[in-house]
Amino acid sequence: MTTQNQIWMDGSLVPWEQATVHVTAHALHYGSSVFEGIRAYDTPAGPAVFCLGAHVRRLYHSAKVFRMEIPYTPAEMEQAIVDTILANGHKACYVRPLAFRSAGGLSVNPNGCPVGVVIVTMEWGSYLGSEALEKGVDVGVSSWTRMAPNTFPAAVKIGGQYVNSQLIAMEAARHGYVEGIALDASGFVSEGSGENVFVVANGHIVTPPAGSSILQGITRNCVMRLAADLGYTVREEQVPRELLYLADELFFTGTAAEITPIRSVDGIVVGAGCRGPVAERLQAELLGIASGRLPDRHGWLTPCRAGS
Ligand code: PPE
Repeated sequence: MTTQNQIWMDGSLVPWEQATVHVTAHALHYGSSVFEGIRAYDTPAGPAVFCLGAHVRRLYHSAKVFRMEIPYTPAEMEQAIVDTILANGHKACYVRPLAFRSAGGLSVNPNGCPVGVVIVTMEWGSYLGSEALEKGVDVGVSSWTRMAPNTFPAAVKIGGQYVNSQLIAMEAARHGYVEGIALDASGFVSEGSGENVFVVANGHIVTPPAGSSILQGITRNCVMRLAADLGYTVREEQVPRELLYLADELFFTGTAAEITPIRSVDGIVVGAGCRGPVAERLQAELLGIASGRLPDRHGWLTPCRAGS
């Protein structure tokens, strides 16, 4: 991370080192925050944000479930994100908007704590390693289960929920895997620590449903749309663990991970052990649209420069 960037904090851009919080900030103690991860891509018309509206909508959905009032409108947040990208002169970047309960007393109930809002931008290449998109990654099924539906609202992006993701990610790294896949409380496949999962078997594409404690991934939605465009049927249904081993293809989707093929699970080779044709076609579509090489037929890009 470069410390040269400016950070949008509570309504204005401040130098990196001034964007600090007090040690009694509620979020630091209890994970009381909501956040997003967004990418802006380098296009011929300058930097363009991918699915900006959908990400900002999900930020407000997270806040709604968490009963947190964000003191800006969604339109103001969208503008602030674009302003921050331009102020930092990025061609392409990852954007992290975060709304959090700041200092206001230490007790579990956050209601007395004011809500702070920041937008951090940074250059961020391939999430799961430089060769991941082409060659695929080796993963393992986690011994940590994704949260049961009546414990945490998995569909939205609340800071504290990422303790579960951290446990999954740390365990995977300790076992020499690039990432872990967690099962849901019923034992069906849920998702990675920071990605949704797709399975290709017998020419069909399957992905775990909302009831499997998944984040409602925006890349997941885009991939389902693109797959339908390409003539594949996509089913949202419970995925038994053994399907991970028996699939023709497996891949992760996420803003950071984009579409990352999975070449082995628990040491068992998936399909041909390399990126499969479905993942390759979907990557070409998604990254083609994001980078402006293909027409933006679904209206997913927001150019940052006026008139672009
Ligand atoms: N599941 C989880 C748990 C998750 O965190 C992400 C995003 C996804 C699925 C994919 O969602 P979407 O980005 O809307 O397609 N994970 C973020 C990375 C987390 C991190 O900070 O590292 C991301 O991709 O931005």
